Amino acid sequence: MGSVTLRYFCYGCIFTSVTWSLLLFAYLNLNQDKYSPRNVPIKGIEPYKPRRLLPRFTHSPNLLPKSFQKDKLVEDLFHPHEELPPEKKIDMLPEMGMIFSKQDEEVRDFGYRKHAFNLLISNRIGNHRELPDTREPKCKKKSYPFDLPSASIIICFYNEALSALLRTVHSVFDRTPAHVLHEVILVDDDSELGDLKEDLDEYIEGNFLEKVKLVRNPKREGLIRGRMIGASHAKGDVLVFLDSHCEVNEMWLQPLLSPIKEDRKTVVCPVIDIISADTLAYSSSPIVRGGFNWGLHFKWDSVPLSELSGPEGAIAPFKSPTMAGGLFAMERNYFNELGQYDGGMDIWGGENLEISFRIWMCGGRLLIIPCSRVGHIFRKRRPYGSPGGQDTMAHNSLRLAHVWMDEYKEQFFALRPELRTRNYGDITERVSLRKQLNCKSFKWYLDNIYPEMQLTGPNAKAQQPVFVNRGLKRPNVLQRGLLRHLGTGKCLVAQSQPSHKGGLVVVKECDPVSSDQMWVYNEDHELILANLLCLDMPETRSSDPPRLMKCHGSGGSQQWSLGKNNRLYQVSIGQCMKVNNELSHKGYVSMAICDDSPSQQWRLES
Ligand code: UD2
Ligand code: MN
Repeated sequence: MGSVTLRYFCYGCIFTSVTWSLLLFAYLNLNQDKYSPRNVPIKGIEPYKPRRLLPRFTHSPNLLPKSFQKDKLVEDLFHPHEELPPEKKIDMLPEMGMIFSKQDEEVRDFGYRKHAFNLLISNRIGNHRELPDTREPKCKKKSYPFDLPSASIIICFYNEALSALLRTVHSVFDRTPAHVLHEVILVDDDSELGDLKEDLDEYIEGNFLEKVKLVRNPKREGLIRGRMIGASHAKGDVLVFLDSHCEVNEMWLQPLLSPIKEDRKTVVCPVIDIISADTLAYSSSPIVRGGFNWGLHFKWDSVPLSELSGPEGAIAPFKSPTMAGGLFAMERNYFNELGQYDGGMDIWGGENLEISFRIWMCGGRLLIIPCSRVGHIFRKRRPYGSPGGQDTMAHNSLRLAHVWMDEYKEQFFALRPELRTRNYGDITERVSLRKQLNCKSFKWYLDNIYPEMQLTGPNAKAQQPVFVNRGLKRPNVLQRGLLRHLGTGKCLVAQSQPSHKGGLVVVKECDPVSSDQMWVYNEDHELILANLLCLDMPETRSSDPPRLMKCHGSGGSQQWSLGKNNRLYQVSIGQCMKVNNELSHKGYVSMAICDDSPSQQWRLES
């Protein structure tokens, strides 16, 4: 009897001590955040307080199955690349978007929703990659002084994909000589995504030591005040601003620092190369300069030949009336003297024109440096809103029009009459800054810096360099013919008219003499029906079927791979087209994980 009591007593002891240990462990864990060194406040910025976070997709370069390289599916998918220029070959990344599992699909869909680019590919690329050197060959022969001012790189982010952010930072470390890189300052604009918190802290601590500083805004400020906060922490001679989804290219920084060393009032921009939002392929941008229209939208213009006629020709820095906004370098003290940014501007938009006008009108100059190349993911839409759904572009444009544009603000109001009476806050400080800096008139700016503006009508369209690309050259046709589905023997055609934009495609009886069934497959991997419309995948919704849309010439949703193995692979969603078995009598097609089944077999029959 006694031994039984003793046994129960012992069980009781063990139970109590285990319970207490667990409670103590939980308590310590709960408090860990409070004591963690990463939560020591940075210069007046409140420490980050954990709160409910959105689902996290931890950045994992290993997401790609180990067998990927050898995967038969992948090997067979692609057309031989022999006909493609070498620069494009480096960029053949589309196979990296292939969906292997439900989880891949989730990452892809979450990515398009939250970031408006292909997160699956971004995660799979990881922190480092080779880029095509897009500089003019002559740039490679240029040399720059060793003794250059040091740079503080400032990267502001809001809900950025961790893999894209880390690749931005790593590209800087991979391609910048240490002696000119003073520091990288990351400004978290109160992001909500889980992996931008502890995971990022840990990554920085473990990988970058003190060269990377992370500042957390306790509330969302927007990119304009965000950059000002970043700048206030900087110690380097020159501030270099980058978006949080960039990759800097070979020798990008020296050509930017060198003109600033010569003249501290010179502000410089690299050429912004294009990283595709669908495939993350890196490609060269044409040499263009910044302009704007009377709606106060930024646009790209061709460079007047007079700018390129010096002894250095196409590689010489040239003047630009405006900057795109995200990527530029400016001496730190000059940035402060010139009034930083307008702190009354919110979230996004307009600050790029404001700082451009201010630079030119107040005694500085703005150059684009063709030998400096930085890639940027251009997306088709902005994936985030502003608090309260405010149109911050309109608010910010109003402020800049009232401060800088004199009588020319009427041109803006002629296009946006509803904004005439809209409140734009207090601008007295900015107006007195303009006086104090003794800035010239907007008329002077137009006459001397952007005379072309007088000639362009009010309707000049805003655009991104992406769209400047096409039109230079039509892509070569690789193949032409009927697109036969091998499982059913039927052909892919328009459900209604091949000219119907947004119309679906189905399989029907083949008719070799009908031009309505004739597909062209070209070197840009577009599939064009009846010489009219392109086979297109609606963005983000893989559950929607493919349809016919106007060809846009920028790959992604209209980029298909017709492989040796007869699969029809859609690059932006990473899946293959099949005929729906259940509904095969109706001829419907849909997208599915690529496999070897006959329902996914197609052949373009010349
Ligand atoms: C372009 C510029 C961008 C900015 C904008 C006009 C380029 C390549 N990009 O738009 O830098 O000048 O025009 O305002 O020239 N962000 C925040 N907080 C916010 C919103 C955005 O930190 O509330 C960050 C964002 O994560 C990104 C950067 O600001 O790193 C620029 O935003 P974007 O990429 O959405 O702007 P983009 O490239 O469409
Ligand atoms: Mn951007």
